[in-house]
Amino acid sequence: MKKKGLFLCIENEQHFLGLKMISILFEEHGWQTKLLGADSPLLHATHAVEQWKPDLVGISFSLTHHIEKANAYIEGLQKTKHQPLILVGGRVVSNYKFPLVQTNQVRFIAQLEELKEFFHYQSIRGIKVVDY
Ligand code: B12
Repeated sequence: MKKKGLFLCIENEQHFLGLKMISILFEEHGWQTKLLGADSPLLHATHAVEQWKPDLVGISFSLTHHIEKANAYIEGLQKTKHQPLILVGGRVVSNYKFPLVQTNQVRFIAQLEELKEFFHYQSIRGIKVVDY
């Protein structure tokens, strides 16, 4: 069965092109994807996680003043019963260092090279995407 990835931009975030590119990369690596798209409220995101049960949620944001909100998404998604791996990316993650906590369940992807590494690990370690 294909692994599932859910992709979204946080609320009030219209910078969507990078997220779309990333979701296509996942499809090219054999994943089933669902794109919630730009400006996705947290409640919508957590509901989609509980319903669709993705292995991974990809969050994107490009505006620096959305850092706090991104943190709230990470915390909210970590509290879902399903507990998917959370990948966080976008212009702010690529260009700045900032104090969000990376754990086994939460990874920040600043460069596409890191995503290649992720695909490599998950292909050799099978379905368990957490702990890559
Ligand atoms: C296109 C663009 C827009 C478009 C977005 C269209 C769309 N559908 O995406 C529109 C016109 C809507 C827009 C609006 C605004 N924008 Co604008 N926009 C840009 C611009 C020119 C390019 C962004 C882009 O698409 N880059 C290309 C993509 C491919 O790059 P990326 O998003 O970084 O994605 C890469 C990685 O980050 C990564 N990635 C992305 N997401 C994810 C997710 C995961 C899970 C992973 C693993 C990786 C990953 O993968 C991609 C490939 O490498 C940038 C300037 C710039 N040079 O970046 C400004 C920029 C981001 N915008 C900016 C601003 C200020 C705004 C507005 C506030 C302007 C205004 N006054 O209205 C609004 C805000 C709208 C909103 N609420 O979101 C500023 C932000 C400054 C800041 N301090 O944060 C920038 C930097 C311009 C500037 N220099 O001032 N914008």
